[in-house]
Amino acid sequence: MSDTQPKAAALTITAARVIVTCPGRNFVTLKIETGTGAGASYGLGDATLNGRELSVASYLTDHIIPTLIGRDAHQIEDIWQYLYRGAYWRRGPVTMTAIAAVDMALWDIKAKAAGMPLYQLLGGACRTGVRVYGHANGESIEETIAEAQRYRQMGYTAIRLQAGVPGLPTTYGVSRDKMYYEPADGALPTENRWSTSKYLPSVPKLFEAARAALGWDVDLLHDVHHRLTPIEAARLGRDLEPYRLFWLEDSVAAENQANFRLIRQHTTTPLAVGEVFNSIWDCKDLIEGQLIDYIRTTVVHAGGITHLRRIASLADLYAVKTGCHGATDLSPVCMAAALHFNLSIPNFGLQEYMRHTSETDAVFPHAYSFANGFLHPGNEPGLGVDIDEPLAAKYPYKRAYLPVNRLEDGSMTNW
Ligand code: EZ4
Ligand code: CO
Repeated sequence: MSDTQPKAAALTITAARVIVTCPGRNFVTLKIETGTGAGASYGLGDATLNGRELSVASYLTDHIIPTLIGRDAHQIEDIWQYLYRGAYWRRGPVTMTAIAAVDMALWDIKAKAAGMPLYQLLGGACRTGVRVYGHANGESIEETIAEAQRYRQMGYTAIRLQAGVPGLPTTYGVSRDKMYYEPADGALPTENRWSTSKYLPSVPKLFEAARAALGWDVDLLHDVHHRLTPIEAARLGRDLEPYRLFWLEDSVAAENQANFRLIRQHTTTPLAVGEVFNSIWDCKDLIEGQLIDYIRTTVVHAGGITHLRRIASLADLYAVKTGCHGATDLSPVCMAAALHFNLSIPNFGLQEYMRHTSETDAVFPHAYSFANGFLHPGNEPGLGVDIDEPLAAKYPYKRAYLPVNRLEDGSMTNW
């Protein structure tokens, strides 16, 4: 840049710190401060990685924050590249969650400086609201359907169904707390049991009963949570075709993206994957090969808004839509960021929405709201989420792990 060009006013980063709080579950939040006196501002970023919270807190505090002080908060892309390329060690959930937190906070700051809700800066709203799906679950098919009916009454037009598997004491997605499913349940990992042969026949029965009870004017989804082999997933997809699922999620683990080629060859059930992905490289082959229909990468675990926009743009070329992860372990800061992002991109698909507890909502006052099956981020400048720090301080960190999973013969398998 030549010296003769006028320089835009910088927003100098003066401080940054990590806030860890446990209002029912652990959340890690990055707060970045800019300017001084009357010109002071701040932004928030979610840095929560379920069961590994303190690793991200350390990555931020010990390695990232010292490099941020004095930088211009307006230079979001340059800071992203600095943290990604500059670290030499790239990718991975801890790194990418930390980068995401910085990125979210910087977008929050920029949008506050512009006096606009973030979606305006991202190009403006492409739709009137963000359609979401809720989670209906129960020990039995009947209980799950009764829950789904409750979600219908609340206005949801898309519902994920998870039911207990006969012969297994517990399974993923089924909980006592109906509105806030929380899988991180122990100070040491709980050991669960898994049997694919017990699970596989139970799912088509659930969806057959659900269609009979709920009709066809509602979108239904199911999460396999990485538990099948490709050929088992192919068979499940085929068995579910009569019930027209909106998507079948994480039917196999996807370190090997080619797994999905086999599933795709056998079924027209739409496929979703990606909540554990942390970069565009994890989904490049899936997208370019048109092996999936929905990409579930989300703001907090995939490098922030800056990186998620890149993933969504690639996906759009191949008619793949977004379906951002939105479980309770993603804080209201991430939920807000996802809503601004969802509102602004052309290829939005559907947003997961597990509600937070009232304790969490009180720690993170927010402008987003739910009505008639849709969320809207609201029109506050920035992300529209704050953190009540004195209240957050009343909930100290509590170690909590996600469960692990074993087959009935004791072998470790995917949870
Ligand atoms: O297991 O967020 O679709 N939602 C999910 C979640 C994940 C948790 C892991 O932290 O799969 O329930
Ligand atoms: Co999932």
